[in-house]
Amino acid sequence: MREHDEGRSVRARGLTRRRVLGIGGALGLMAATGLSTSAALARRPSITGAELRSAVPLPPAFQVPLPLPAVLAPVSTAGGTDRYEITQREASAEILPGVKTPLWTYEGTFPGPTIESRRGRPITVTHRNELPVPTVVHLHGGHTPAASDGYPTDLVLPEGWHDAAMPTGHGSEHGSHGMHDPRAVVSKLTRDYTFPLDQRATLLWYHDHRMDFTAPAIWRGLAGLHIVRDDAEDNLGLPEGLRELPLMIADRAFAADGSLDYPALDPTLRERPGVHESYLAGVLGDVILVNGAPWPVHEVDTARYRLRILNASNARHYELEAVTDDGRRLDLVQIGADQGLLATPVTHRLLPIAPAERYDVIVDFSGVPVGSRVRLINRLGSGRTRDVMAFRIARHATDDSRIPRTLSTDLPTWRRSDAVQVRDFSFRAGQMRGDHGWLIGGLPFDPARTDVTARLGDVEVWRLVADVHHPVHLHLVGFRVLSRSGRPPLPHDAGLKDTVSLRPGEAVEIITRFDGYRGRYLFHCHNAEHEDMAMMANLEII
Ligand SMILES: [Cu+2]
Repeated sequence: MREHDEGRSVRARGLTRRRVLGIGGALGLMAATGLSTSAALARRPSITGAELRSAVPLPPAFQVPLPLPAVLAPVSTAGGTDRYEITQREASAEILPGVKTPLWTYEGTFPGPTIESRRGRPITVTHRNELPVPTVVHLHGGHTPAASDGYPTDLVLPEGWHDAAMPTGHGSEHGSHGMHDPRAVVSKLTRDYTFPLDQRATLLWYHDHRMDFTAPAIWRGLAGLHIVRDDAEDNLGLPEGLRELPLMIADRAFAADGSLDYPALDPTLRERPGVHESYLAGVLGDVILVNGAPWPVHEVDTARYRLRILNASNARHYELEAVTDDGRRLDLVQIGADQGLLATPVTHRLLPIAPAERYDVIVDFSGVPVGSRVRLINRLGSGRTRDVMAFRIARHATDDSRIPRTLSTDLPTWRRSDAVQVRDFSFRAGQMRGDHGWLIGGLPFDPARTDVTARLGDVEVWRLVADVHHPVHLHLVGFRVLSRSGRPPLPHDAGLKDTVSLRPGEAVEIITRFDGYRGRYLFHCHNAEHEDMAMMANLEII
């Protein structure tokens, strides 16, 4: 709330967009003057990134119905494994009414089709790349063997992609990490990804994770949901069926020709990675999409609904609240985090959500008059980006759902004294061979360098320190938040996480156990632009 108040006061003083969104400018300032990050960022702005302005007329809010992504049918369920096929291809969709937008998609839609799985039942997804560039699929939050985890250099090459056309990273000319990776496993046209899904029931998402080009690929549409369910959760009596809504929130901007605008240095996304300088801190759009629709509206009963919220934005943070027409705030009763159910519900009025985080919340519309609306608002937005979506209370209905006081009893209870290692990592702006970059521990990402070697089964405490906002994501494992700048975790840090939002200047301690699989994994910032500008590191489980 403190940050929000600061953001509002800055806007109230009528400063320019560049100052309000300051960090892109701050980076330039740092480069020009040698100012330290902390000095340049002393104002702690609540937004990380710069906003693109759409060049087409935007529709009024709360007119377009909320789409629900189709659930993908398996091509086979034989032998105890569900098999799926997904073709990655170009498609076009009418996201804004009357405007055709070319997209890169999974199966022709944005979001891609939702996969629904049962805990412990393995699946194989055969991805076929018919896009003009290499791709990589990562199941975010998946407890996945390294070979299927979508390491950024494990490319799936499209037809006719020759080695000579292979991207060389930022290369010597633009200075950085490069692509040379002797361990990369490159496949042609298709690749089978196997997910054991031996993990807690939760909402995961799959998205592109190609080296240097993750941010623009997700922006163009390469993202979809994956829900893991289990019997224990099914038996809780939570709202279900039509009263369980997955909500993938993502901001975008539209160019005059209807395409998605993105400030890529190389709009073909073939060779030169990176974005224009003003967007180094992150790319924000001026249109808020939920499940691919702009500021949609959804008709609901006077009943409890389970909202499974994912922030799939590249860089935009949200602070969500649900507000009735007469200005009343509804409780957002959190029942789950990134990695599944909490032990017990946590009630919020405001819910901050950073890129890649998921929150599972119950909203009760039973006290809201039929015919009125509840708006989901982003307190960190301004103007049009303050609205997210709306619920129109359409009809009276009975409701036999409930929110049990005990949601789960299987959360890990790692203690500090269990840790065999305590490690420190800084997440900061810096130079990578003469160019702007985002660094972990002072280093730009290098696939050929092992940054952390952890032993399978070990418990470790990691201390993560940030300059600006960095949502930090660990592959393979969930973790718990131990502290924020020496103080107890925040209410929304409850449960098992796989992405934690480091706020400007903050030090966050997390604890985890590296279990399941050996091999090469990653941890990185999930501000997708930071990720593409080298804010990743290797995690080798031995
Ligand atoms: Cu970051």
